[in-house]
This record gives sequence, C-alpha cells and structure tokens, in this order.
Amino acid sequence: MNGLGFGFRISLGFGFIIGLLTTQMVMVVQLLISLSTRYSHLICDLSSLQPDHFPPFLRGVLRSHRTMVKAVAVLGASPNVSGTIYFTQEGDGPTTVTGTIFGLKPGLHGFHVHALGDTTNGCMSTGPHFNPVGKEHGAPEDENRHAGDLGNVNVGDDGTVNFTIIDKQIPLSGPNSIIGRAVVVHADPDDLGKGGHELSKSTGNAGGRVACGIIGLQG
Ligand SMILES: [Cu+2]
Ligand SMILES: [Zn+2]
Repeated sequence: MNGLGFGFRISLGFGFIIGLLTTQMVMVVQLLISLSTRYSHLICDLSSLQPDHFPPFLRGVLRSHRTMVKAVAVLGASPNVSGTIYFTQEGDGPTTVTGTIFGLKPGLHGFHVHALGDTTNGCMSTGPHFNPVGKEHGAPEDENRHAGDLGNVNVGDDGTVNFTIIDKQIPLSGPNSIIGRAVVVHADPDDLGKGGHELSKSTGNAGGRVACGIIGLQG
C-alpha cells in the first residue's frame, strides 16, 4: 500500500468518525432540549439558549426548539381612531411590533406600552408607562427609559400609519412580560424626555390618550 492511499484511508476514517460524532451530538442536544422543555420546573429550559453561541451544526436544532410567542392589541376606546398592533417574540430575542393605525391627525404621535390592561375608564385607566425597573421617560434607544417607551409613530397625510418597531425591553413572557398590559397612542408627539417640559421625564408630554388596546396572547 502506498503512502497516499494510506493517508486517504486515514482521512476517510477521520471524516467518518467526525460525521458520526456530529450526528450523535445533534441527537443528544435534541434529547436534552425535549427533556428540559418537559421538565423546565426541574432544570433550565434549553429552548431559551442563544443558537448563535453554539457551533453551526447545532444552531439549526436549537432554533427549531425556540418558542415563538404572538400577541395582539385591537385599538379601541376612541370613536375615530382604529387599528391593530401585532407582537411577536422568538425565544428570548427582541420583540417585533407591527401595526396599522387609522384616523389620526398627520405627524408624530407618542406610542407606549402602559402598565395596566384596564380600560374600564377608557385609556385613562391603563396607568403610567410600563416601568418595571424604575427609570425615567426617554427615547427607545436611551439607556434611561421606561420599558414601555416606544417613541413616536409618524402618521401620513391620509391619517394612516404602518410601522414596525423592534425592541428588547418588551418581552412577551417572563417577569417583565407586556401581556395583559396596554398600548396607548397619544394626541401629540412624545418629546422623548428632552423637551424641558415638567412632564418630559414622565410622559414625554405626549398629550391626551387618543386610542389604546389591551395586549393579549394570540395563537
Ligand atoms: Cu403613553
Ligand atoms: Zn415613558
């Protein structure tokens, strides 16, 4: 047997063993994930792991086990304004908010998650901005902001706005979940805490609450 043929056999053998090990590892990870999901009260839920932190051949199996949570808020409590806001979150990733709102005056309107899903007194009973860690009002990109501070939506001349917001502080599960709270659209622009008004650091001086909806789970 010449050296080349021997080397070829060796590399073929290594390739076979590595392939086998990779398959075994994927199977073991699959088993661990299904066990951890079923017994998440005993061990941490592996489906919340970040796939990007693992080797490429394990990412697919980790992604396929991440849970997708969906929620929706139908805007009400205002006769002229209507709209629907959708929320999705995959695993513990950021939440994507997509919405369409009709019947607003053109320009910027403050848009927030408020603490309570209570509309017994219209939008007034939805409480203050959702603020689980006791910060000041700010812009979505600020470090010092309420979790519920989603900034402004920019309404066109036809009174309609379509928007997408991606945000890391409004999860759909866990202790700071926004499920059961409310989204509120305001009459005026949110000054993002920088307007120098006495209300800037609490509400962004965004004016009245023109529409709101309770954030509920969606199948
Ligand atoms: Cu608000
Ligand atoms: Zn705020």
